[in-house]
Amino acid sequence: MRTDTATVIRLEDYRPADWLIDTVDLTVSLHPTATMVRATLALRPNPAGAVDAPLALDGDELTLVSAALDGAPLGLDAYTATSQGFTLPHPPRRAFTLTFETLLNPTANTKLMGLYRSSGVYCTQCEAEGFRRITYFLDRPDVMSVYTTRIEADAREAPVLLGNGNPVESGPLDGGRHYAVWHDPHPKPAYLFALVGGRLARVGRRFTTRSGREVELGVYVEPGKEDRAGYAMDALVRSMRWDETAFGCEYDLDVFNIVAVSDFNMGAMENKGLNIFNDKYVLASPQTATDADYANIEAIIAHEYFHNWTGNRITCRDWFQLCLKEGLTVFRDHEFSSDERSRPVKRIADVRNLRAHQFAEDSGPLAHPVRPNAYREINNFYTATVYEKGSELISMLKILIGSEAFRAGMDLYLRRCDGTAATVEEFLACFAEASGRDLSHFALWYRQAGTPSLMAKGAYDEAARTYTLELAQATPPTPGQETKEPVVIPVRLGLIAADGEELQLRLADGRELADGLFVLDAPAAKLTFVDVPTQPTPSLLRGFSAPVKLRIDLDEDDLLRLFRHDSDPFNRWQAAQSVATRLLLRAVDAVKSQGEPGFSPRFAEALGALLAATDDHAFAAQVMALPSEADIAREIGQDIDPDAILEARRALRASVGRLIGPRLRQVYDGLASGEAYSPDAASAGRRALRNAALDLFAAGDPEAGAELAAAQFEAADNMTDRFAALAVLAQIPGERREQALARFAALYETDPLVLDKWFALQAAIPEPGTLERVRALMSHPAFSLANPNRTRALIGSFAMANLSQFNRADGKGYDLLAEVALKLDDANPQLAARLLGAFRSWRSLEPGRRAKAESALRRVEAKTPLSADVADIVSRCLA
Ligand code: 0A1
Ligand code: ZN
Repeated sequence: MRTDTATVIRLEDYRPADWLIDTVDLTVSLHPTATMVRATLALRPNPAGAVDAPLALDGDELTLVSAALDGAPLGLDAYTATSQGFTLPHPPRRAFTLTFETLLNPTANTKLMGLYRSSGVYCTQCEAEGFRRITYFLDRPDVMSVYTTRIEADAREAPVLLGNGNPVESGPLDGGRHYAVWHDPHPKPAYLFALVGGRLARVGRRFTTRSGREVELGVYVEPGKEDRAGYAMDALVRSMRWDETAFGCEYDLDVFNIVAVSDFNMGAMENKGLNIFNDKYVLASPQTATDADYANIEAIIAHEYFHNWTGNRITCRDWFQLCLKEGLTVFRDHEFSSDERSRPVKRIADVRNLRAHQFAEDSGPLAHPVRPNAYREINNFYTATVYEKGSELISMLKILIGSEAFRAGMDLYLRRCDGTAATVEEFLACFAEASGRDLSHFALWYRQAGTPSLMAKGAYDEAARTYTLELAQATPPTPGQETKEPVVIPVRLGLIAADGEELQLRLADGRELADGLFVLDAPAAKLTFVDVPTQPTPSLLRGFSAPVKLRIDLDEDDLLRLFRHDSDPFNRWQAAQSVATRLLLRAVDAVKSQGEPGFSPRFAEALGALLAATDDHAFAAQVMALPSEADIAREIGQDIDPDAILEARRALRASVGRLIGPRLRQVYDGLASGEAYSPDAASAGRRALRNAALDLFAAGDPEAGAELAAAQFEAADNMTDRFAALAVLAQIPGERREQALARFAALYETDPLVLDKWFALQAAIPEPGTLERVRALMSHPAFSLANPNRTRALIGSFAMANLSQFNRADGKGYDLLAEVALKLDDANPQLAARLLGAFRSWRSLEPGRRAKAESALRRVEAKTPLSADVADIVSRCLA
């Protein structure tokens, strides 16, 4: 347990390492409780470092068995070693080697960092600071070494032995053991080290890179699950091909392996040549995975593979630069999915996700810049801001300099920084050079936290035939940043006439808006468009061209016009969301003043009209998904009453469902398919729309809806349809729901990943009984707090996906989360800290709930000792 919770690491304190480690030779002799690691590090003074510096290596919970310098055992007075570090006060001023033997207990490693066992499989997780749990090391990303790893193990316990790089040799040893040696020729930081040993089944394929390198691809899964690995392999092959064409990035080893493990703190990890995945993002079959699972697998396989260049070949100088690899790689995986599927639908899904997670983070106590300048626990900075907003910054960069200059900048970056540990400044310099543009103002996005608001106001002058658009920006204060500067906001825009025609954009000063792009880089700007024949409706921020909150007072007519006619599909979707939001905000007010929420029927009619006309099923499904309770809460912003939001949203869904019930039923029947399941985007879109229609239909007519859902549940030949039916039934209290839930559990009792859906669905039921249900499920035989997927499914879903029940007025939802976090704090502090992120918006609640949330946070804060991970989150939440 680390207790140095007060240590703050600052970007401004960065200094190069005093020592470099050119090679690392490891022998890891695997044993369930006594794994011996022998590590030989070839050190030399860093010419860029300080002379006369002692050598201080990182360690974490290590047991040192022996230490030698240039092969000779070190006397006890020559060094100091604790479980947390090793220091040579007077190291030689020349190149030398250090050899350590450390003894590890992978079975007892519940933190899932360093070497641990997952269902009997030995595996490692070293990002961000896990390698120091294997041996003493300069565990920082700018120390890059060439690794050779020899793995030894019992041949029956671990017939498969995998490491980074290429296989060199393998063979038998005495006593039923065997060994394998792996060599990775590419220098890398310790966080990219990995090894795996276990009884695993392999699904293989060959891939020839565009320059002719033959690569052996392997996906390793639990024996018996081989038939669920095909889609991941297919996604890998498509990713490899795509990266060659889209970015000129070719694979650089002879093998590429992916291993699926069932205990993993995150989604997956890009270790060089040996990606390790949470099995949730590898395993898929039509009977066990939904369309959303397939899409996630495709995206995450691509993400980890793309890291091979953006992250591994070019890594980060320090952890402050995390967005350099993560934001860029998220951008790349979004591009990949957009090319493989529907670009507008992908954009809508990504923006939904950005708003739900990043906007929420950015408006509360955990807000931080895309490139933070200080941290106490780096594990807590794998955030929506670093990842998703980081990706948005790359999207904006591409819009600002144009596709061609963007590609030229990427080419330059990949060439110039290859083999280095780089910074955001070095990255941006490549784009400045390639485009001839000054990007210094744009760089502010990396330093300034908070979501800017973009205020827009338009006025039409009929006599002068001019339309004036006033734009202004403001960013609210965030922790540690009271005042904000204006940022560079690319605003893609258009003007739409009453008949839906797109109007020409001519500015009074003669300027052209190439591609309808206006760049707001000042606090405010005024645009006057001339030759505007009729009162237009502005379509702003097309494609969501910047991660900002657009504030524009459009009335229902304007919004419905955009919904019907906008040539930009994102803004068509946005217009529908905006109409629904207006209705919902009014309904929340009505509920709060004890009134009945009433709704203008025009929104429902517009949805009905879309359903009658569209053949873009996936898009229509996105339109049908009304703003979530959390979306509405964010719109309200303060003094939030989650119960009023739930009631208002229920009322709108019921009203729409009733008004267009027959149309919904028609869509539902019309999209029935007799064909075998295929996860492709078009088929998934059909299912998405059909299930969205069922969901709204049931909101309007629960009796008839439940009947349809129950029939679909039984008849479904795939998990997407079966689970969608169960989700509809879960919303309707009564015996039928309980029977369906029991039947689902019985059908999938041996399949933990499927049961996770069942846990998550029940935890998200917006009814008071859910708290007791969750408590009861915590004692279910399939549940375990030791497994992150189970815990996230049940507790994470309750805390993050059930606004009204987590935020119960009596505070019992908070108590539950605090209790679980306290239980998990010693065993898996990373997971505990992540779950506690659910408190990030507590200050925007109404006073009663706020007080209850605060007291739950204080209870967690009082635990001693408290992990650095949890202490960091709780103290920032309370600050
Ligand atoms: N680099 C990985 C994310 C990751 C970060 C930390 C981890 O520690 C448990 C694991 C994975 C990615 O972006 O996919
Ligand atoms: Zn990543």
